[in-house]
Amino acid sequence: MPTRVAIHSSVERIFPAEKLRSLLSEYDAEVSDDVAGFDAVVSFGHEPEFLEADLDWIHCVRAGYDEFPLDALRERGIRLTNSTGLHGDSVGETALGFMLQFARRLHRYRSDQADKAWDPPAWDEAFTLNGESVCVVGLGTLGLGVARRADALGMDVTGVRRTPTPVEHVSEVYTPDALVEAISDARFVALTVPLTDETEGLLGAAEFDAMREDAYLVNVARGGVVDQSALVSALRSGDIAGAGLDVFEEEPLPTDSPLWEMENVVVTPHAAAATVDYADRIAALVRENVRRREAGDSLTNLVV
Ligand code: NDP
Ligand code: 7N6
Repeated sequence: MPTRVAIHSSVERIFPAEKLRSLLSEYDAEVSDDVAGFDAVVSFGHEPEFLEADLDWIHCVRAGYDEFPLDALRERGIRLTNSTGLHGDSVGETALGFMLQFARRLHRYRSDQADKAWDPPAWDEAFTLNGESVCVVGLGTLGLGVARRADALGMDVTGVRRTPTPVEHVSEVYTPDALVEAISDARFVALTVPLTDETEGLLGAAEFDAMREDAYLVNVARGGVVDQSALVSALRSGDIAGAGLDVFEEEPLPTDSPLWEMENVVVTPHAAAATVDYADRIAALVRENVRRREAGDSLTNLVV
């Protein structure tokens, strides 16, 4: 039986639904928020009606699937696949972009430009990434994307993950119980873990206190991995030097958040993974899984 694929309009958060429809035209895929009568849906997030339809497969166009009700999906025999594997280059480059901005002070000059202000750095303000250190918390697709680039720029790269086996480009791999030890010597701490019960609030007051005062946080994972009010306090008190943030507890970041106005903070609108070929990469992943579904093989990127 051919697979009837619906494309939920929520994918418009990343790319035109019509673009994906035309890339999947060999399956007569349709853009439809009514998933009745379809076998599969490609979606940005979860919708309650997915649980009531006859779907046997949901493809999430994001790597993060923390909003999906995994137990309910399991109970109903609906498979969920995600899009991990696609974001190493895009998010890796964004994370290094944050780090380069802070080292070379580009964020400050861009702000000065709005006032036509010519304000060179203090003699001891700018530094190079070469010779500095980064601790990458989470060493999957995103983490490796960061680690590879940081290593190429001459940084000492350490990392954290639950599986304590060696990782290319990473000089030392710590387990989560040694998180404080792992982050305490690093000039940069980059968060690249999924949001789970274990990682919610992973960085809070105690961790910011343990970090160097000249350290920068880069969060390209999920806002909930950081205790955001503890972060604001740490930035205000000088417990850490600054932060590059792509993700927040609440998105869009509310206009009254103090993070918007901090000179040592760069805010990006959950855009670290944005890239012009996103829909093409999703289409390739969906195509591969349609092939597997029809062959009765197990799906790639299977979550449940
Ligand atoms: P992967 O599954 O490839 O990697 C996740 C990594 O985190 C693995 O190395 C895993 O290793 C590690 N990990 C899991 N739990 C813990 C823990 N408790 N402590 C330490 N390490 C842990 O995922 P991706 O790299 O593709 O994506 C990671 C997350 O980043 C996504 O879930 C999503 O939330 C976010 N993301 C954000 C994007 C953006 O636009 N800003 C884009 C893409 C992803 P181990 O199992 O050994 O612990
Ligand atoms: C889309 C970003 C993910 O989890 O948060 C990201 O993959 C989605 C540009």
